[in-house]
Amino acid sequence: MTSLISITIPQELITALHEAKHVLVFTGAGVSAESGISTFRDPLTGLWERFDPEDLATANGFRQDKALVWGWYEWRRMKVLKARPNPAHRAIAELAQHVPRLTVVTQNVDDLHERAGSTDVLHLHGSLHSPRCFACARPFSFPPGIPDEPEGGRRLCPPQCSHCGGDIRPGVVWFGENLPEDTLKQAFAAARECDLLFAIGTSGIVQPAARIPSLAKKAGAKLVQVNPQGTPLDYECTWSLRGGAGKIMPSLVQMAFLWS
Ligand code: BV8
Ligand code: ZN
Repeated sequence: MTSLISITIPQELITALHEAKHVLVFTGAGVSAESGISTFRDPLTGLWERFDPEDLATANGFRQDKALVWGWYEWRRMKVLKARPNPAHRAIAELAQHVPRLTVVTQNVDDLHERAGSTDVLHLHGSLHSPRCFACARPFSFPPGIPDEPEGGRRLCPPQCSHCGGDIRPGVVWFGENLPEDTLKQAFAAARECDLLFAIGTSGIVQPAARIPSLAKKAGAKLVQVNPQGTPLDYECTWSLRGGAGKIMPSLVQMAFLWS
């Protein structure tokens, strides 16, 4: 039964949190929205306005116009470096102090969960902070500091690999690329073991990540969705909390653990 409710947190959810042995927090771009990081559903701006992220976030997109794609990722990396974790990231890190086991599985390529204090975060789609050579896959290290990207961005030629001269590419999983096998295995195992799964800020479209909530539900977990919009997950969730994660998650942790 799905009860669509406002920000008031149902007592049964508080009880489920108190009784949970293993909580899985599954996040998408929406958890970073209140840090000023645009989601994939937000329209692109500036130089990339007329592109669909799903075209830019591909190996072909990079082959066709590596400076356009590298410029987009450097602009996003700059935004992340300048951003700060928001109350949702901090509440998720705090939650880990109050339950026996908590696993964070994220689709995001930013490091805001880690900067808020979450540990052992499973990044299904890689990270903006781990570029590598497109030809020989050797890791590349960015020079220190924040790239100075003008608002709206610009084309930027990627650096070259010092080993083979190949182009450096972002350390993310592009559409049409496989997810890191071991990370995905760990995420699926956590989904099957958890007894309470939070799906926070995800439209639940991108596969195979989008399978995680239903895997958890099939294994008997209760699902909570936190999202200001409706998503296909509404029909699978035990509770669907309508609103921004930056407000809902701190309230939830306070009501469940800090006030009781
Ligand atoms: C794969 C890294 C096997 C890059 C990402 C045809 C050819 C090839 C593959 C496919 C194909 N058709 C389908 C596929 C599979 C494809 C796929 O799922 N496509 C979709 C579009 C249907 N998947 C893949 O390609 C995956 N690989 O399948 O490999 C294979 C191999 C070869 C050939 C075939 C198959 C790889 C998928 C990974 C792609 N990389 N990221 C980068 O970041 O640039 S995915 C990227 O998009 C993000 O990382 C993120 O995961 C995803 C967007 O999803 P969300 O996180 O949910 O974000 P979104 O913007 O959609 O939603 C935000 C939500 O937040 C909204 O609901 C909004 O309401 C909410 N929100 C907003 N504000 C708040 C909020 N919520 C709470 N609080 C707020 N304040
Ligand atoms: Zn190389």
